[in-house]
Amino acid sequence: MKTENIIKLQQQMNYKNTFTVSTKIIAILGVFALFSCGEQMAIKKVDASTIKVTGELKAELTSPPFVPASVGDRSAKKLIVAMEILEQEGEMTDGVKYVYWTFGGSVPGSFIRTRVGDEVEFTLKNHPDNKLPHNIDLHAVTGAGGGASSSFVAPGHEVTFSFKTLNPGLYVYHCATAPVGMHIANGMYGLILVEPAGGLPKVDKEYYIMQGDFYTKGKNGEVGLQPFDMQKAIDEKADYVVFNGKVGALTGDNAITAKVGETVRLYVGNGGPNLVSSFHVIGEIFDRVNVEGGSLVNENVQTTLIPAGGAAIVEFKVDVPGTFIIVDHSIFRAFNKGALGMLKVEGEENKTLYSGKQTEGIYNPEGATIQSMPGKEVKVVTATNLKERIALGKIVYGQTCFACHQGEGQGIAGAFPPLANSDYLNADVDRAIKIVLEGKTGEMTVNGKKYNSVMTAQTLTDEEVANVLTYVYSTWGNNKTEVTPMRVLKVKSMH
Ligand code: HEC
Ligand SMILES: [Cu+2]
Repeated sequence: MKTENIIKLQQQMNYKNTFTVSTKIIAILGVFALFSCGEQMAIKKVDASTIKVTGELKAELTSPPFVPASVGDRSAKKLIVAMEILEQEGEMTDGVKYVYWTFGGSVPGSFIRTRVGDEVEFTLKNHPDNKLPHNIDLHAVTGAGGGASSSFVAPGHEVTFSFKTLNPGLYVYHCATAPVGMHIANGMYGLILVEPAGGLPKVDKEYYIMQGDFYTKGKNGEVGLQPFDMQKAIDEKADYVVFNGKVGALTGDNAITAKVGETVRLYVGNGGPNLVSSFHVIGEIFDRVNVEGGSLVNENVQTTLIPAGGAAIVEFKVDVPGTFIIVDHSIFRAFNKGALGMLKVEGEENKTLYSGKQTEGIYNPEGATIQSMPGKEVKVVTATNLKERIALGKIVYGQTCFACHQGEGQGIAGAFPPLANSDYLNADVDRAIKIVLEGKTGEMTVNGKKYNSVMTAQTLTDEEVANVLTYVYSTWGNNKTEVTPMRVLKVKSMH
């Protein structure tokens, strides 16, 4: 925990000590509050609605994962937003095509950034090549339908309506044309931020992430152009659950980035149409969360719930380097349906905050303490011949690789490539060594099937790397290469 947070926590605890005294005062005040509460809520809105606008501004719109510049201390203005609806084919994952319906050409749609009191003049254009009418319901709008009834627009037409932003917060917008579920399921959602006067506090990095669930005729991974499946959508049986419209939108080269010491703010939304997101960043703790995108701030949060049609603002400081995996912690969605992104953090390690693996031994409850080797008599880790190397490698395999590549090296379709009979493995020994040493992300083709996932670096000694690869090469129809610790060392020294 960061020192600021510890101080905050202490302040909260002091606050609790004085709580009993102040409860009495609150109780007395409460009686008055009861009478004036409704009025106060009304006053708050009246306040925002009386904010005068000065001048006009064309809104900057951005595609995910980027957001427009902060409003800073600008005054409330007439803000001109022009958004174009495009129905266009895109790629859900390798070889899987999908026709997305989009606000501004991306899923989620363009990010809109406003401040309280702005008068937004919104023009919605439906491209002439589109096939369907659409509209927009912005949750930031106070008014019937959130703008939907005023914005219904046929292909080749445009409509304009305006609204004043009364409540600060992060809001979802979406198409609300019947069948509403289908328009949302095809990608018609995005976020609009209403900043308070003076803007949100400055941070170093800001990103835009939105989850959505998709329903295709073919099951997950089935190639070709996949039409929307209404029945699966009704049954809430998603084939894909993804961030930013497709599998891998935030992984590998598309990962979001930060440097050690920077503060990161994520504007996270959930378009649904059906599923609720348990938003989590593996290896990070959210210092602050604007719960549900509103004014309530929670601190020190591990996982925040983002309802369908809802949002949250999460903030944290990155203290250590590494690749932080962003997931919906309904975890099969992350590893099997696509809800997985990456935040890559560069900078100096801090071994006090996180040591990395310090020691590893064999845990033997029968024996006295941690030993250096399994079995009874064996004391030395070093293999003296091929047979020993294979035997030792098998143990390493059962401890680490097996969890992902499976017991017989068969892998899991779409997630973990096979090591059994792997053309990729057999083609290049040094490359395989490098993968085990450093991990691997990005696209690869193994036995004609594409994979684009994450293998984390394995913390193994050179000897263990040599042994486990020798074991893998010697089994399941592979080419029987013996990998020596010398060779591992050579690969290591090549960078
Ligand atoms: C946490 C899951 C995980 C673990 C544990 C893991 N791998 Fe992997 N491995 C992967 C993934 C995922 C890929 C594909 C990475 C990509 O798509 O870029 C991969 C790719 C590979 C490849 C290249 C592709 C192929 O199929 O030939 C080799 C070789 C490999 N792993 C070996 C190992 C060995 C040996 C171990 C144990 C020391 C191991 N892996 C542990 C997930 C894992
Ligand atoms: Cu629509």
